[in-house]
Amino acid sequence: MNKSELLWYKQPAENWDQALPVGSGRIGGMIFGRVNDELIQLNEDSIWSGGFRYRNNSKAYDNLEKMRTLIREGKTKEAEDLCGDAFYGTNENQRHYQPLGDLHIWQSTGDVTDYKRTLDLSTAVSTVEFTSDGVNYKREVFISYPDNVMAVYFTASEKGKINFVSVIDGKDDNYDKNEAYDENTLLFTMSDGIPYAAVVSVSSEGGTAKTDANRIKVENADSALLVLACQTSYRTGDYENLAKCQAKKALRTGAEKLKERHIADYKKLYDRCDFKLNDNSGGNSEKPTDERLKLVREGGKDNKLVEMYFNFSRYLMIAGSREGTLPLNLQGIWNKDMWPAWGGKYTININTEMNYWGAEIQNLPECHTALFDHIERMRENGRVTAREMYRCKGAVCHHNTDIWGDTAPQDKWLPGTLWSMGLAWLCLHIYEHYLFTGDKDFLAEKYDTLKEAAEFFVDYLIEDDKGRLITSPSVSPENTYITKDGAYGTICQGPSMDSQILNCLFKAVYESADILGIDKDFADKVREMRSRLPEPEIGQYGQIMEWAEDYDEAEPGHRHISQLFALYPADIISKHNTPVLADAAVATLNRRLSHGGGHTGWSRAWIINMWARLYNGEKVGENVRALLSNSTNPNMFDMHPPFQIDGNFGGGAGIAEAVLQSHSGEISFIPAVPSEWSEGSVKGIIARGGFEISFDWQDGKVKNAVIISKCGNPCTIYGNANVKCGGADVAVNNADGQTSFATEKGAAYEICFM
Ligand code: FUC
Repeated sequence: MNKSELLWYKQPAENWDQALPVGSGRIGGMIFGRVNDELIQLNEDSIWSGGFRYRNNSKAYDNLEKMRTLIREGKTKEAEDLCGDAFYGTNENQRHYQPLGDLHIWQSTGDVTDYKRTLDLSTAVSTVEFTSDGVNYKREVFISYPDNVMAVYFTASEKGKINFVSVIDGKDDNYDKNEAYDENTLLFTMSDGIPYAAVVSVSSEGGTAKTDANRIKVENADSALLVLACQTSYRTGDYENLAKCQAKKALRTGAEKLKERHIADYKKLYDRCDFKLNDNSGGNSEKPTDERLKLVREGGKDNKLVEMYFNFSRYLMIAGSREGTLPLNLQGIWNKDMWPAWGGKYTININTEMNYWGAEIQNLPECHTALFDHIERMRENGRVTAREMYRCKGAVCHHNTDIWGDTAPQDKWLPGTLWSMGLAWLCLHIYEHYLFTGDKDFLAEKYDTLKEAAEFFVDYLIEDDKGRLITSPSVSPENTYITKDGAYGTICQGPSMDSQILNCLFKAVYESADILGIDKDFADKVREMRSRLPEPEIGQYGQIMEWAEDYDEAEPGHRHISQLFALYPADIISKHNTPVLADAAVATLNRRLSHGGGHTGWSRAWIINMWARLYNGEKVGENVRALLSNSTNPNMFDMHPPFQIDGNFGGGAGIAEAVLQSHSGEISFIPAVPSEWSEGSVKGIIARGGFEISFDWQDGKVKNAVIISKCGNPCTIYGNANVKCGGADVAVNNADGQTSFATEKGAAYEICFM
């Protein structure tokens, strides 16, 4: 039994939080694993509630000066009243995500023994196995990116034993057509919202496999293959025909070939990276996944489950975000509700960004591209919002977006809605992708996108009474402050997170311009503006201040820890470069945590990353345990609650960050590994600068470290080390506790720490 790559259970899922996810980036399935009434709940990434809606509030600009004056004068109540009249979107909601429907399979068997269901993270195939009347039955389910279909493959240890009926059903009756299209194909369509067609086709070896009204019926088969294809009008007008062709082609390809191609495609990404920890579970890692989670909740140790969490985050990335798909929304692509929590949209004041925190370090940069494509969809809308609402150049988005890249304010909610930093934060992912991959063509292609995000703020920022450049109006997502007079407020000017995001955005723009040798005037402009942004400040509790004033927080244990954006994902605060601010970051985290912080899965995941950046391995261990104990469902999905996928990715990124860091110009090996991770190894983890790194460690000592230089950049590692390449010594510069050396593209360097 593979302890960290196989989710397995001795019983079918009783509810959705126990069902197992499969996906091709575009099509998603949740498998319940029931024997006689199997349910696979289905999604397609572009099935949303409708078309683009123009929602910009044209009154905003005329009220902008008034709003800014009210905020400056501390008239918070009046400022907040003005939001509703003049700044909120003209319709408060963007479009929301919806499910495709349910695939039911009624398989006939006698009484069942030896039941087991699994999800193999090393192959992305989920199985249900059981014995009945001496026959061993197996159902394998996978969703293939190369072949664009979900496949359910039925086999048995004896010939002629496979019998089942299958139908596809709309969630809440949500379909127009549900009928047999030909002798072995069902057609299921919907013309509301974003119109779509799903096609289910069947074939068998032995016996019969055919449609019967709106059902598929298989009798006395040796094996059977059910495939499902789905296309929507979001991608092509001819979606129905395309889905039919894809299903037919998949049937012709056959189950074995489909599976082989699926596994090869998946492994190409998954096998690049590997992570292992010592087994401290005392044998419990042999147990089913739900039992292991329960034991951890009861205080047990299980490093192999931590390993599984890391692997599961990579699995979900490959299953949920591929080249050409939409980016991962709040549920990834796994949602059962017509009205999912927060609309299953893209909340971009942390959640969507967190979904992609692990993509580069875990060696899955291709999966990140779905996000970059979406940023392009937001750009034109963002330009319109910048112009119509604020008379600013450039492009802007508030704290949410949807399938259409809608950039107007979402909700009518004071703590969240009027925050204009969403696109700016997303654009930092563009520069991070460059830093990890060194891909200058990509940077050149995306430079104008970065620039447009920055151009908005060239116009939007105002001077405070100290001459610093600040945002106004804004909020610190999604907290409320208490003024010295005891008044509660949300709307403010210059909250810390905004200045920190702009610090990174302006730097990304001028560094990109410098690297590409272009656009010097604009680069100089934002360089100068960056020097006038407020720096992080330390407040009355020794904490990093969340707002421009040292206000108390209405919720000191708030799930957002926005003022520590500077620590993670940014590197404005770091242990080595800004030790005083790093201490203030510790005070900030302790204050949040002592007031009940970390209560949502994603907040806990962020905290893991922050403790990792503070080099506190024991806190990393404690918070990884808390994530597994308090915020992980039996199927390993993160819960807010309810299920929200960001914590899975944030947690996976945090585990990586404990093992290797590469911000602030140096690579640190095992900077925040808890003592209980006493032995371990990683293979194929990525550092900024384009370095692919593998090593082992034991009791805090790094061994067998190899750095492959993918771009030929100079390399700086934290610690004193000797370096060899092809057996020969490499000239190094040991200074300030760091080791620096030149590298050649493609060469491998062995690192031996002194
Ligand atoms: C933000 C968070 C919530 C939730 C929502 C989707 O508003 O504050 O906790 O994650 O996004």
